[in-house]
Amino acid sequence: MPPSIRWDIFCRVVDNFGDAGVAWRLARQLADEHGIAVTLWIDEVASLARIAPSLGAQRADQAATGVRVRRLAGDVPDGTAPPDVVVEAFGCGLPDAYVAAMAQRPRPPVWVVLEYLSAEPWIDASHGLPSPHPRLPLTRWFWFPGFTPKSGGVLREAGLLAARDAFRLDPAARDGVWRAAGLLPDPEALCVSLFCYENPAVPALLDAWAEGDEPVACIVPEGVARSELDRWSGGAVPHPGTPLRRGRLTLAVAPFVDQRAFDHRLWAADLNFVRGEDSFVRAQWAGQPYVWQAYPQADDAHLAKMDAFVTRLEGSVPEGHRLGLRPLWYGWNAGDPVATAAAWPDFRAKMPAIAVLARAWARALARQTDLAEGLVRFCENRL
Ligand code: TRH
Repeated sequence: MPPSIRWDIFCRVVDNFGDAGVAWRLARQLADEHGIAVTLWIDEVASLARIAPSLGAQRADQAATGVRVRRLAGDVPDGTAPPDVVVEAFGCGLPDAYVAAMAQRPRPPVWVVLEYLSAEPWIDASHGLPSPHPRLPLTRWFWFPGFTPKSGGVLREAGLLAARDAFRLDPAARDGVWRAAGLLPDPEALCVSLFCYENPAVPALLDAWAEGDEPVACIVPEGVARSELDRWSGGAVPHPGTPLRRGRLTLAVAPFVDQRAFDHRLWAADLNFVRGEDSFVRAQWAGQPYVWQAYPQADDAHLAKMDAFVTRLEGSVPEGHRLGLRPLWYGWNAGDPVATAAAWPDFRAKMPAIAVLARAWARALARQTDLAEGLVRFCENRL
């Protein structure tokens, strides 16, 4: 895109880190790969700073890795000129005065609502549709991230898979990840990255590992599944640098790191438990076996989202070669300790085949246009 083109991305953090994580990743890719002048307007700068430590949590206006980051507090400052493209992340809503200024531009900005990622089939028919503003000469376009060519795709920056493969060929890099988390590399250990929501099935899974027949080394980000870890450890939740050992399990609590270092944890692990949206996609790019905990929703809507993805993932191999991922994924997403513990041995036994499936899935997904590229093309055609 011509260097004069400006994009604003708006993000309001609902909770956790995914809203900020996706918006930040998109902003950086647009700047790095498409030469776009991007401003990210975000309400909770502190949430973003947890995963982008180069940012000052208290600063209202700053720049990092080619992106301007401004605190969104109520309306944008008077006189803020709307850009050529506005991305409203996750339908977060734009300030009224800003929308009015958009309508007054001779050529109103392209306004895109970035939706949450879903594997559900219906999104293909909804992706890219317009919705005229009820009062103003503006149109909102709906962008549905997904796993099919008819969807809005998923974020994948240039060189990601090559960087992953180079990392995997470097044993020192992998060992460095475990040492940084306070764990001594053990070539015999099953290495697990555990990033999940509060989940009643956590203690049962940790018990299965502690009582299993192989060493297991597990990294848990600080504060994740805190109450379950507290219960499981009898109040002795490990702190960063002091792993807890029980039976065959060594569990280390590690500080949050930036998104690239988080990728390295996923690349260094044999098995990744991930959650929400962005770490879920990053585990797919890591190409190792993974278990996804969908963001819990009322009326169990998250189970439908999880099932839609498992259906696509399992469906990517011929009928007779399916691996039966559902028991562990269902038990985990249902927070069912008994089902999770019962499903673990079979999942563990199938991990070599699940690794082959994960790599094939990543290769196939990488053949699709990435979200940023597709979005840039879409907007270029409407500028
Ligand atoms: O934190 P999340 O649960 O965010 C969720 C989801 O995005 C969900 O879809 C949304 O509805 C909800 O927020 C409001 O999970 P997610 O999506 O994996 O985002 C975590 C981000 O944090 C991701 O970008 C990875 C990043 N991260 C780091 O950069 N470093 C770390 O150490 C850790 C643990 C995470």
